[in-house]
Amino acid sequence: MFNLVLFGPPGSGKGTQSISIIEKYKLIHVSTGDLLRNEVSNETPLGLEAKKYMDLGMLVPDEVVIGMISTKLDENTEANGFIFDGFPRTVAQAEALDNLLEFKNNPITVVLSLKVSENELKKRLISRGEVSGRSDDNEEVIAKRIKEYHAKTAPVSDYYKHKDKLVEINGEGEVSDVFNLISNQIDTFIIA
Ligand code: B4P
Repeated sequence: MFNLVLFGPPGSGKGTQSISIIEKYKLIHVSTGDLLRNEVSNETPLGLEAKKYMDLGMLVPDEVVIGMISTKLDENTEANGFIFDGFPRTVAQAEALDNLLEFKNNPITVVLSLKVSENELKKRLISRGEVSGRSDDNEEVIAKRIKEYHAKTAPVSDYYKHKDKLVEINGEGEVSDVFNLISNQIDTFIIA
């Protein structure tokens, strides 16, 4: 089983690149952002709770997100592997994921970390906000999300670096060029 974590700040292209990775390598996509937005649009109790945090640019509490991941893994026991997009976003989430995967005997294979400058991140998210209508893509909330990233998410990259699992990828440039860099890394582990 091949388990990939796609890591990076808000707007680094995790969701964008996941689409091509899933198609080429037939992995199960686990996007906590998508799972949460789905709960929000269905107005479930979990979604109503999560929305309060998302609209402020804050991370949703760990226990909520970890519970969703555990369910998703249990629903896909026959998968070739998973791509974790936007998860883990805190060290507590990374430890919980390791525990869940260890229990299933399928650890994380590699963590690909997308590197994009802050100016480029802001530019991308502001222009997405103009078309997506996403309530967290406006200048004030974007600044808050980037701050949350530095405070809570950036330490996750050290967590994986110490485990010798982190590979950095230049996330600037054409979407297809970034995808080629990602594919080159994945191909060192599996053949599509
Ligand atoms: P997410 O939905 O995970 O996503 P994101 O951070 O907005 O961006 P992503 O990196 O996926 O960027 P994308 O490809 O879309 O998070 C949203 C919120 O959900 C969080 O703030 C948090 O509140 C909550 N949440 C999610 N997971 C959580 C967790 N584990 N714990 C707690 N809370 C959690 O790209 C952005 C834009 O850039 C797009 O418009 C795209 O077209 C463009 N783009 C992409 N690549 C490009 C390139 N190479 N060149 C030019 N433009 C590019």
